[in-house]
Amino acid sequence: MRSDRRATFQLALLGFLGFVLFLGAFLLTTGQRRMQEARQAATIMRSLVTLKTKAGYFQLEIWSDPSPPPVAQLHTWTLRLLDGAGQPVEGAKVTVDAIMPAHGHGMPTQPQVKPLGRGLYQVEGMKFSMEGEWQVLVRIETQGVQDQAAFSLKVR
Ligand SMILES: [Cu+2]
Repeated sequence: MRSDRRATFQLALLGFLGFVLFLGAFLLTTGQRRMQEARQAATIMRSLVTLKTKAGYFQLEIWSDPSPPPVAQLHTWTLRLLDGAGQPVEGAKVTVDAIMPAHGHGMPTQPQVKPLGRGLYQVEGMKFSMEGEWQVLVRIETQGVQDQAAFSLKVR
């Protein structure tokens, strides 16, 4: 009788410990996933670059997804185009290209730009074939106005 009770108690204790372990593991992984998601959201929100075009006609803001831009991996950029007064520019012809000045080569892809509305443009087909210093060139043409912006980008 006595050993029976003890066995039951030990079993209950084991069960309880198992439950605590399970709960701990569950909370830990959930917490980690939450943190990872928050970090991802933060990096997606943070723009890669904000700059004014050469002749000053436009302002550009660019986001990369994933961010920072990965090495040798197709990915997407989103670009916001504003005029000098800060108003969204619709229907512009935008091209994005990049070269590696130190090596004399460009990207293995020809990124395609499509308008998303509200001055936003999606750039599909971004791919930096190797790590190092790249020079990105954005050309904008709209209603007879032409302008461009260049910036350097360290990919690693
Ligand atoms: Cu190179």
